[in-house]
Amino acid sequence: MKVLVTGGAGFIGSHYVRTLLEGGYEGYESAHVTVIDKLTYAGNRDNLPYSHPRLEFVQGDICDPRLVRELAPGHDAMVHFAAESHVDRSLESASEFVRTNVGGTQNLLDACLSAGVERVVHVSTDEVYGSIEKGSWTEEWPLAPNSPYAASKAASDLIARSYWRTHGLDLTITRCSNNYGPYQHPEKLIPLFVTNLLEGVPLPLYGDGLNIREWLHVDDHCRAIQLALTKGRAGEIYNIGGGNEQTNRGITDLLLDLVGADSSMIRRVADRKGHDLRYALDETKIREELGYAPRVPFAQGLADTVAWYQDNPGWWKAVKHRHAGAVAETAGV
Ligand code: NAD
Ligand code: TDX
Repeated sequence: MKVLVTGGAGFIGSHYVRTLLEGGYEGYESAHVTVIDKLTYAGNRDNLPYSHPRLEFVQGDICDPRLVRELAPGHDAMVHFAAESHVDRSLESASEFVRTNVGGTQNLLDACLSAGVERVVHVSTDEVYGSIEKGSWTEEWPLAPNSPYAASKAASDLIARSYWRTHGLDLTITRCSNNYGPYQHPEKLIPLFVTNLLEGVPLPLYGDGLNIREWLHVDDHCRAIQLALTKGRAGEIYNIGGGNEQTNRGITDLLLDLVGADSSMIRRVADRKGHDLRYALDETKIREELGYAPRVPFAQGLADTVAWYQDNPGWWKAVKHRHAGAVAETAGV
């Protein structure tokens, strides 16, 4: 078994690769992994067990047709994580989001088709549905993405579906809620706030802080992706939810508590443009069809995540200060 993992040096992709190489997925204990990753500001070699004998790392762009056509043959499956993933950056400039998320996905799918890669999982997101005030989205819900990031993910999600429908590619799509856990880039809410607190820097809370997200531990997301890979039906979409709904203010209070700081660290800053109010997934389908259930209790997962950042300042200081994002700077961080 040989698996091509795109974006495997990022937050979620690297968790998937580390777990797979550690023998965490039944039946894949001896699988070989090829990671293709461009190592953008979000990708980090240190996220991977670089010299593992069953890992091959290729630094490259998923939009490069020649490279991916050379790489795809010989792989049994592809799990496609690579993307520009940060909403705020897509508000500053959308072109890289369209190039990588839409063009890169199409390029990879063409290569999989011509190489005869037998199984593909396309990792999408709950943000493709837009924003929902009450209730939760099933997989049949119409797509109404609001940010350029979400729109580019919706486009790639539909491109992926079209390769199943038109060409018969054996492909499954997953749409997950907000992830948290170790190795997440400190541009995202939880690692940004934890690392700011560890450095004594204020927390830029957007707007009234009442936007709601459903938080799922990265280990639960990756286990669900593996279930989709091994048991998911072709052409089907599976929501991956079952996390914990929290307002941003609620998350902030939990983090303040875990780090031993108080609310004087909060700075209310201008709201994100077009800020989605609430995301909520109905994950009945993946529970009933694939036997998925999240395992990491939120309070424990969050405490472990905070402890990981406390224990690994070398990792996040290098990432945060090397790539001090324009976004964080404009937010006054
Ligand atoms: P991330 O930004 O941490 O990692 C993305 C990785 O893709 C990086 O290693 C980066 O170098 C690589 N990459 C970017 N452009 C590339 C290109 N052109 N060619 C090759 N590699 C490229 O993102 P993440 O949070 O790990 O998200 C992974 C996937 O999961 C994305 O598709 C994202 O849309 C999806 N997702 C994320 C979340 C979340 O909460 N983080 C939730 C649901 C779905
Ligand atoms: O400084 C901040 N202050 C703040 O209040 C940041 C970075 C975020 N926020 C708010 C905005 C959101 O309501 O926190 C919430 C979470 O923000 P992000 O961590 O940027 O995540 P989100 O925009 O919800 O998108 C995430 O979940 C879905 C991932 O980044 C996406 O890749 C995934 O598809």
